[in-house]
Amino acid sequence: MGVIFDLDGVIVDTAKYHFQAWKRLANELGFDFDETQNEQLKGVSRYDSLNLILGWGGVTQTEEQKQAWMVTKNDWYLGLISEMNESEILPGVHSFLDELNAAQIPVGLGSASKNSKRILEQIGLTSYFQSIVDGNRVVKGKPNPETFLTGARELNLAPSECIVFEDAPKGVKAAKAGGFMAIGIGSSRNLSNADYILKGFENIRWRTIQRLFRNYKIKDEKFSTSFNY
Ligand code: B16
Ligand code: MG
Repeated sequence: MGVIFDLDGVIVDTAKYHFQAWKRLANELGFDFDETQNEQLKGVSRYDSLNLILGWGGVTQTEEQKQAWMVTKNDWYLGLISEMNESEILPGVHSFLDELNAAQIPVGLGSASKNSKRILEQIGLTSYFQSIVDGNRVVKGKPNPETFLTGARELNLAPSECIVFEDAPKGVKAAKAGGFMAIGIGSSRNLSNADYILKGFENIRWRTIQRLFRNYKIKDEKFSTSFNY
């Protein structure tokens, strides 16, 4: 079996930097949005995020102008993350990856971010991942399962053999649509469609996750049996 991690909100909290950069753009265009609205941008591609934000501000523009705004926002975002280092890895993630590595569990990254390779490099985690599928590589972003299906294929595993860790409702939806067990990272308020929810990786051991996976399989089997009759 194997695991696929989302990046933003699971390995590092880059959502706060995306928020600052998008807010700056919105403010320059004469409107604002809040953290509740920002929740809707989690796991969503850069282009789709821009369209959502422009919708909130009632702004319509040409494709050319939108492309220019995306470049501007990304420049600001890159400025904000330029000093990022391993100290920003979320609690427990590093030791959990070490454990996966020691147990020779295949590990993939499934992120919407086109900056994911740069971020993994900056926080020193690149070598833990045998597959990196990000926003540069997929045609259909989350909630489409393409990101995770590509990752599973690269790890030579079936979706039913992989666990996806995701912080965004759209990411959990993508994992479930692809036939993966989805463990939500964060609060149960937003992630009710996940199979299990963890606050984060602090004190989380691989054997705990394996136990959850076994329980999930049993539940799944029961469901398909009752469904067939
Ligand atoms: P970029 P994930 C996503 O990453 C973020 O959650 C989302 O807020 C962002 O818009 C998206 O990446 C694209 O990011 O502008 O860097 O390409 O959560 O899928 O790892
Ligand atoms: Mg995320």
